[in-house]
Amino acid sequence: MTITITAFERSPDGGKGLARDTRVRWALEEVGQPYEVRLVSFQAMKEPAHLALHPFGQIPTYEEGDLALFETGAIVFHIAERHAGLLPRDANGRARAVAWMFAAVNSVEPAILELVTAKILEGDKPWTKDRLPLIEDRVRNRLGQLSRRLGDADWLDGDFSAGDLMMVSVLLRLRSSGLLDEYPNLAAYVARGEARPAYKRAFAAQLAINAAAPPAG
Ligand code: GTB
Repeated sequence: MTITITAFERSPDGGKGLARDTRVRWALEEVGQPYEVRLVSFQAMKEPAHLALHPFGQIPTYEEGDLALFETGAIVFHIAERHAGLLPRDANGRARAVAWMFAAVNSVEPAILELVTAKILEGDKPWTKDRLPLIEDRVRNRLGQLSRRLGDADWLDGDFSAGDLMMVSVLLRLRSSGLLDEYPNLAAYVARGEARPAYKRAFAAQLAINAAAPPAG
């Protein structure tokens, strides 16, 4: 059955791979599933046809036969459950990998998004100068905890899993802040994720679309 995902017609990041379709592309590449991409404009995302797929009018979505999904955590979990390669075979290992997926989106990503929001959307607001150091410290707190847990391991719990895929995807958003470099083992962890052939294919596929088009306003 054909898998179709949606992605920005023009990603505001101009092809840095930070939009969330990249993590879905990466998961599909890891398990060797071909997919098609439907590009959507910001306007089309808010229209009924797309809202029927995604109640919040966002990308990415995932369609496969009768199934339509939104939320990258759910999409990556679905891919990992249906195809070998992203979840351990033993039940406890699977449960722990899923816990890391939730940790990525629920315990690590919120602080990072707060930082991104403060810098990009609220950068010109009078309160941002005072808030920014507090937000950065909250990010550092999470990174420190994650760094201690990772230690000198390659991946969070044994072999590479969907948990690592989600965590690396979330941490990538921090690159431009410089905060990741304060934790060399996390910077190396992210670099290991980016070095995976499946990630490289996913990155190249989104770049092919976004490098050609100037970023949307
Ligand atoms: N929780 C949802 C998920 O994980 O699927 C969040 C989905 C989401 O935030 N989608 C964003 C979107 O559609 C794109 S990825 N935004 C349009 C809108 O809400 O109208 C977030 C994103 C956007 C841009 C960059 N960038 O330019 O660097 C990075 C990440």
